[in-house]
Amino acid sequence: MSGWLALQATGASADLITRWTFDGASANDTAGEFHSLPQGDVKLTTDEGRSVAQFGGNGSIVIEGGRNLFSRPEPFSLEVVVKPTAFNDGKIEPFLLGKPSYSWGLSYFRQGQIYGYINVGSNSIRAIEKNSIPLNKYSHAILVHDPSLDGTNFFLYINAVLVDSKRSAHPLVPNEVDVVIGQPGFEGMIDEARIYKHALTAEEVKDSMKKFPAAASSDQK
Ligand SMILES: [Ca+2]
Repeated sequence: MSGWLALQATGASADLITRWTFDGASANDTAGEFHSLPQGDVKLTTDEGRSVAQFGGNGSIVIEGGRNLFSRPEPFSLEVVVKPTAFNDGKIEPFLLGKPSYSWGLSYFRQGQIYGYINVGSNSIRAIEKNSIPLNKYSHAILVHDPSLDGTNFFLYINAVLVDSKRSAHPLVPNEVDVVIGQPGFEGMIDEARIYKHALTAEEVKDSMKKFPAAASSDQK
C-alpha cells in the first residue's frame, strides 16, 4: 500500500526525462543522459539569485544525445523558466527548447510572442499578443502534446494559465537533429529547462509552477 502511494506521489516527476538547472559548473543535465555544449555567447551566470544560462543573441546550448527524442507519436511536455532581455524582431525565430526547425519545440518570437510547434510552422499553438512573455521578468512556459487524445491534444501554458490549444494536424516526425536550448537569436536567461515523456495535466502544470516558481528569489532544488 505504501509503495503504491509513493508511486502515486511521484506523479509526473517519474516521467521527467531530464532537467537542466544550470546550478553547477557545467551546462549538463541532472540525469547525466545528455552532453550539453554551450556554443557562441552562452554563459552560466547568476541573476536575481538564480543560477541560469545567459544568451547574448548569438549562441545556444546544443544537447548531444537527444536526436532520437520524440521522433514518433508519443506524449511529451517541454518546460522552461525564461527571462528575455530583448526582442529578436527581424532575426530568426529562436527556439527556447526543442528541435529546430519545427520538429517540435517552444519558441520565442517577435515582440514577446510564444509559439509551440510540431512538425511544421503552421501546426502551432501560440500566445501572439505583445509581451506574452515580457522582457526583463521571469516567466514559466510549458508545451504539452498528448497524442492519446482524439480531439484537442496540444496545449500551451504560460505561468500555468492555458493560453492556447488545438488538435495537432501532424504527428511527430523523425528528425535526427540535436535538441537545443536557446537557438541563436535568443537574448536573455533560461533556467529549469525540462523534458518529460508524459503529457502534463493542468494540475501537474500548476504543481510544477509551485515547485519551480518563475519568480523565485533563489533556485529551487
Ligand atoms: Ca538554476
